[in-house]
Amino acid sequence: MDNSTMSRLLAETADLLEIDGGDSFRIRSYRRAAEAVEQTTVDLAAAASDTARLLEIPGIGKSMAANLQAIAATGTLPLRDELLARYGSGLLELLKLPGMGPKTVALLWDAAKIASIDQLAEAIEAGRLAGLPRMGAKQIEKLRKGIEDYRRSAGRFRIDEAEEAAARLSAYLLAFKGIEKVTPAGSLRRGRETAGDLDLLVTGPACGLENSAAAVDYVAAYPGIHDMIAKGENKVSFHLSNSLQVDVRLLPSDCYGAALQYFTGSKAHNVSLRQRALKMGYTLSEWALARLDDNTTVAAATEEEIYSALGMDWMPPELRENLGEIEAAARHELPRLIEQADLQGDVHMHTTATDGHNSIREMAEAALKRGYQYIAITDHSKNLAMTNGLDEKRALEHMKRIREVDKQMEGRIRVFTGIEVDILGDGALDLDDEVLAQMDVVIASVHTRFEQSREEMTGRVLRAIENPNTRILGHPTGRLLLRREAFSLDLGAVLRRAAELGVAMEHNAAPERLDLNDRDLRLAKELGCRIVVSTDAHDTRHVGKMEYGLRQLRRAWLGPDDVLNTKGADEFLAALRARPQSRNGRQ
Ligand code: DGT
Ligand code: CA
Ligand code: CA
Ligand code: ZN
Repeated sequence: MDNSTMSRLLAETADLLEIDGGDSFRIRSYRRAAEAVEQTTVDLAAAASDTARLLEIPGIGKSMAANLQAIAATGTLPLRDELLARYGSGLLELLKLPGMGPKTVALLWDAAKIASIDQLAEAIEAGRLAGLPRMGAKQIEKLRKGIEDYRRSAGRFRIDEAEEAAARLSAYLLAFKGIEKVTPAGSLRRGRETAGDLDLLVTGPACGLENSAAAVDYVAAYPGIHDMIAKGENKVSFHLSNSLQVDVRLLPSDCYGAALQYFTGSKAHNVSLRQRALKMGYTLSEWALARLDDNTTVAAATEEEIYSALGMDWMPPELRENLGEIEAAARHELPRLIEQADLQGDVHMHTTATDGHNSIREMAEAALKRGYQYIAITDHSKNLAMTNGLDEKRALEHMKRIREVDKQMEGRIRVFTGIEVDILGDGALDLDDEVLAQMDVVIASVHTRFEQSREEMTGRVLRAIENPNTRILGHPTGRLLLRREAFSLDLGAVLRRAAELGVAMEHNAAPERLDLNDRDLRLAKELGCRIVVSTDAHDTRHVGKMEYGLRQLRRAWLGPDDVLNTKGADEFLAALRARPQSRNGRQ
């Protein structure tokens, strides 16, 4: 048990006491102890038996020392358990809603016996909150929205966070003698934009069916474990302290392919694949593809063998969503998906001129290291005052500096001038046309007034892309994954008009954005829209985030020809500026 978990238990107890109407002095002492535990450098689980040592920590008195000892010994705190038994464990989740503190929870309990998110949602639905003290229509609407947001994102994790957790755990596992390979499966391997939990396959000589006990114990001893869910013969499931669930499975290498195929999913892909196997006289499980009649193994060691025995080509995990990939693999007509090596440039980058952390030169060097032929520097415009956005005068000066760096790079990499110009509330662009017209790459983006109606927002974005200087629509839906919904927009109308105008749609590779999403990307391609993928890098370290965007493009079945910045520098600029031949626009 780590200090931050101990701290959380104490803080939760303080909240529960407050809801319970407990003594304010006592509540404060739990809060102070929670802070002290969070701050101290003493490893409390290790030091728990040394009472004198605990008492040296500022904020820890005798009774708190006893509490810490109870937590270290049992993993829980009796008072917290007692309070949760009284009110139900749903209370802790209720406290996670935005704007929800112990006082509001106490009010909801006293007035309507509400002790969980579900009960709160029900009460709002039934109109039972109206008339309660401090519950105006506005406050109730806020709660309703908060529940909606919470439910949508609850239990899911950003892909970069899940990947980081997987990397740390993998490094730990690979240090065990007899563990040779750790492979993330599930949604992470399929490149989904968020992960519900982590599925890790572990194989090597220590992972056989008969001899895996030592390796299982080693997995279960991972220091990052918050609580154990299940520990079996070849499976360990637990939560990390950020509440991400991890399912680790240990497997002998002769059935590794079957397990990898099964646990990569998706479920829908697996169901379809199993039906195909049955029709061919086989059964498919996490252990093997086997004959139905005598159960002999047909294929198990690699995915390639399994797909091949089913008359199919192996397919990249990003395609495995049962959206036609099984049929395409059986016809040997899988698409060639875009790869990092296809990309020639990153065309959305910020610098210290606005809210970036590095200079033009540093961004250029970072991109050069990644093997690009070109970049575009696209800082913010003046409407975004908090980013120190550029006005016309500064934008022109910035262009000069970009051109200087372009010269300094002596052709090793091209540095294009550009701007991420703000789309104002009415759809006008934030900088004068004559300034925009001098830029190589003009990205227009919405950063404000997200609350506009669908009609307003659609009209606003359409007006912005009608401006002949607009060449790319930046992060077209404005969503922040698990934090902010996409704004309301008739995306189909925007994509159709953008296709006519030759305005490209950005796929923003930042793992907190990833819009357009995979489905919308497919639609963009169908409608003949141009697409660029860019990192929106605010730091040289962000240049590598292209990887996240590429996975979404691959999930949308896009190949190199579908993406504009797979072209060489001059070709890219020419294509970006060119307007399609037939303009059947509505003016
Ligand atoms: P997630 O965790 O919500 O991001 O999504 P997944 O796809 O990682 O789902 P998860 O962790 O429940 O299961 C991992 C894989 O295991 C899933 O993609 C396919 C396989 N799987 C799980 N349950 C079933 C099942 O009932 N039937 C079949 N055929 N496959 C399953
Ligand atoms: Ca999963
Ligand atoms: Ca799982
Ligand atoms: Zn932006």
